[in-house]
Amino acid sequence: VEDAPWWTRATVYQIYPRSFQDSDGDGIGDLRGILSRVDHLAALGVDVVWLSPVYRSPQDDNGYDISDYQDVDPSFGTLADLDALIVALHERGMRLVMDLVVNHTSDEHPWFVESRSSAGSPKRDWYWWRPPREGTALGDPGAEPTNWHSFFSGSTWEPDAATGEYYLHLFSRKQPDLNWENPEVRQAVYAMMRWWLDRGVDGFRMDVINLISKDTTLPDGPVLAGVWGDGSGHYTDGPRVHEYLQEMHREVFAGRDAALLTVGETPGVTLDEAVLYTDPARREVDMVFQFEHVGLDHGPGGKFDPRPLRLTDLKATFGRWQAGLAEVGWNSLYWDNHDQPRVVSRFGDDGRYRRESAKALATLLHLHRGTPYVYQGEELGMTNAHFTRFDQYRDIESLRHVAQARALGTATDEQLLAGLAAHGRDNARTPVQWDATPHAGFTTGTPWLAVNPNHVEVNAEAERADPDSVFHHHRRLIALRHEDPVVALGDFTMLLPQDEQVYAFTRSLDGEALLVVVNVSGEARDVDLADAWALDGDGGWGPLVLGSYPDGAASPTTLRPWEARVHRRG
Ligand code: ISL
Repeated sequence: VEDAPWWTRATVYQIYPRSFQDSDGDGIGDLRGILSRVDHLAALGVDVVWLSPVYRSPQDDNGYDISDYQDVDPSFGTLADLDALIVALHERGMRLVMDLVVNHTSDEHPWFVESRSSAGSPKRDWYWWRPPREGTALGDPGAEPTNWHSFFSGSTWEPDAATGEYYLHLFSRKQPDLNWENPEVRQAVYAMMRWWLDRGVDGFRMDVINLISKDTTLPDGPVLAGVWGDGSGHYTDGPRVHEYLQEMHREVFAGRDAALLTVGETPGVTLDEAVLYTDPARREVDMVFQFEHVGLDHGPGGKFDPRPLRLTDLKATFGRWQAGLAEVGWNSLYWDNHDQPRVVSRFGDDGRYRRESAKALATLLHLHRGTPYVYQGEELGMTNAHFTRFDQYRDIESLRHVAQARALGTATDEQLLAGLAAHGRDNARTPVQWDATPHAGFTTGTPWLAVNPNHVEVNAEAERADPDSVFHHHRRLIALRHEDPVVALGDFTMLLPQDEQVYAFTRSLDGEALLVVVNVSGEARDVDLADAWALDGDGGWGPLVLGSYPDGAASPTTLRPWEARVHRRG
């Protein structure tokens, strides 16, 4: 237990700087705004802050398109502001993890500007340049080197008239993919990472890090609806990705890894691959973000084709990941981030039982084995945006999806609006609701994305004042992980896997055990755990460690709507 890494007891808080706190009235959050709110983070008790990109960027994808890795974008502040934030967090015992976006740069990064300047440029090979398919001319339909569909709609290939070739971009055309096959690229990235660690940051969240190694023969993928194909099989967990991560570890982290945190964002990762990425003996990353549980409510048409979650599917997924990383490797645990809808709207009830369901879902997540991540506003029970018009959206993925669907006639406007309202990324990007004043205390100017009108009720000021709030429940969950080794390290056993309403499991370590029972519904329920967990003398499940209702466990084995409880074996 003593040997376990510090991050087994830690909780990470994600800041999406654009939407966290504005300090200068331009309607865009910034570093000085974050500085003014560090005491909120300290009060919550989180151990680590993961800061989404603040680097210099044309903001085509809100900073995930970087034109200078070693400077701060003026809209967010200065390097001096970032230094001050590092100090402020460290003073309060928190660490700062930066976002590392190195699958691609901005097309305005000097590396790409040079690469595109001529076919003979010394940096030509730093990106993926390919001629049109044989027998076609640049820009012809079907001339793209592969049929791959971009994450942000359309082709992954952009024609460049000046040099007569295409470049690869898995995301937007302003996010050209770096060619990791080239050792100069890798060394440039490692040097930049060392520069940040020397500056005092405590690790990296690595954007789409399992997409950096492509099949260099660039085969077509199976055809999707329409003209494009799914190329993911040729760039997800690609042939050299583990070699690259091990090299990165040697070049960047070796000798300083104990104090740091590394987490790979790995869309489409399989459990077998996750074991390889996170096996400490392999020295790649500490943990990865897997995506299975956030795909369970995607229909056959993808993320903008929503369908309801089945609780048994969620249990099957989490149960498999808990078991699969029990002996080797480590899970990260998350509901929300800047790409996902708000969990209380998605899997909870953001109306009548907003508070109860937010607490229930938080309890469910935080009591699993792994490192929990809280996304800004999740600790306040913030909800989806509930936008009803296209002109309210700003997210490039959403806007390009709409444009493509309209061009191809694959969805009605009504279907599109429903898809965006369910799964659009702007749901999680509305400004953090600090108080009940007109722009929720986020800005004195005009917010870049509309503030949710429910900020008059749902806001940090109200949450902090109320001991029964979603905020204080998160605070207790975070503290419990600090204090109780069973939460951090205990074995996980799923109970009632076939139950569509109740999510229950045990955690056990060295003869100690916790029972977690969560009613994932708005109807009361008796729960019979038969021989899985013996009843105590009062017919209950033992002493209550943490409950989501203010009066504790009102009835021994009946859960009220969205009630969550953690009991200790008596
Ligand atoms: O939200 C998604 C699209 O449906 C995800 O697939 C997302 O694009 C994927 O998880 C990668 O996300 C990361 O890289 C993107 C950036 O837009 C996201 O914000 C980032 O989290 C490109 O850098």
